[in-house]
Amino acid sequence: MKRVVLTVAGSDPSSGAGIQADLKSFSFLGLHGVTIITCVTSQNTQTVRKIHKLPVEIIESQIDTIIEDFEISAVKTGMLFDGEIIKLVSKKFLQYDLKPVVDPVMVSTSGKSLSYSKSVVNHFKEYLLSNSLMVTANIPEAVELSGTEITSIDDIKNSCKKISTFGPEYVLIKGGHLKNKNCTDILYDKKNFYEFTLPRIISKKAHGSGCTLSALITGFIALNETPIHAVKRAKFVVWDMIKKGYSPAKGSDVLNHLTSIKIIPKLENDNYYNVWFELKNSINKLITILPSDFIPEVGMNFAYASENATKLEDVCAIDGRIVRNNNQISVCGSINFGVSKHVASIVLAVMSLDKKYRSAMNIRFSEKNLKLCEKSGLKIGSFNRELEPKAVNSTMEWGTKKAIEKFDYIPDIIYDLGAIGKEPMIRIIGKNPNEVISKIIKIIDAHNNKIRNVYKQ
Ligand code: PXL
Repeated sequence: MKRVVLTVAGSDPSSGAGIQADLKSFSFLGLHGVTIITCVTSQNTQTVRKIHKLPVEIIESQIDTIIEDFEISAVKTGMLFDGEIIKLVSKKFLQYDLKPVVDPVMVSTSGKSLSYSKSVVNHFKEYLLSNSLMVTANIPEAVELSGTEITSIDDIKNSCKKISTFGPEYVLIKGGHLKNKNCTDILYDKKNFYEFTLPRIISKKAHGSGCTLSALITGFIALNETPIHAVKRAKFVVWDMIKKGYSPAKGSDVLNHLTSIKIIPKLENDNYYNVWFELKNSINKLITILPSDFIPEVGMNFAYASENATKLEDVCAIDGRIVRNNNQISVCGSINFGVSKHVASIVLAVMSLDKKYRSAMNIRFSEKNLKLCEKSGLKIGSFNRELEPKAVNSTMEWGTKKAIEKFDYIPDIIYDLGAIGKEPMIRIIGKNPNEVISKIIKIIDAHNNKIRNVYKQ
């Protein structure tokens, strides 16, 4: 049976935040979400125009009716709007023995107040936080709750301590409003502080990220994650959803809840995370500079192995390919560990000879491309598939080692001329994705020069 998670929150008809974002987040995790609506807002991506509070009897009746039928694995609250609703919801949680993740929604992204009055803050402190698992506050909300100024990470920590005295087992304060290069969130469990840092995504103004983060934390908890792991995983997912966010109308962006990031457990290890992140950025860069005729028929992959990698699971690549459609280049598939065989085997073979060389990509073989490699001054090795012994397990491992054998260094390029049913291929080898990109730039420069020369003629 699917696990069920509950959200008590307001409706955002533009579907960026509120109940709608919560439900999409639950679905993303494969959970069944049930929704208690506290108020109906009239808003679009530019403004919150009206807020209509539902009668508390209706809110209570929704809660009773749902609880009667469903077994709830975890619960969160979003926009509760006023003291009366906070009091009711707190009473019902005690009655049904539910400990919520509380997103203390007070101000919408567009700046309009979503709360009725300052008494909301007092009601949160007095009724809801005392029986809560976690509170997930942004800086303005944390300032309201703790009554302390926040302009630094130390201030965040102080505010966490203050808020934890109101009762939540965990306090999460999101550092996004600090305007640092990276966004650091701090989680406090009454004993220790845990820091979660990811690069700021400046290109997007993401409406609904707070709702989505708290819904994902709640969802991960329903899936038996510890609160600390739930926060870490939720943060990665939200980051990816913001990064892939889009603009559905004239105002702010919304998150893309259909992101397919599947490698969260691995990303908790900094070694894997740095590899994943560097490769992701390099692929984004690559597709802006790559001429489409560099893409092989079978598509292109780009791999980067973690330090000391020994198996395919340690090598990050595209779970799919970079492909061309007419002259358009696109990345099909997400970036993940253990998903490539071809390019990852090459990387592992190179690493077995020199651990420093951890990255590779394949490009289309043509006489012209090979000449461009030569012209760019890159060192070139090759192997002949036809000489492959029968007993060989991995052609790529065998071929790569064979090509390197002839040198006392690692060549920049390893190519082969293919065989029946096997496309010939050029591979570019480097210590990291940046180095591989700098080598392909040399080839592209040679290619452009050639084109320029042709034009000159
Ligand atoms: O992001 C907080 C939030 C929560 N709930 C509803 C909202 C918003 C922000 O606009 O509209 C219904």
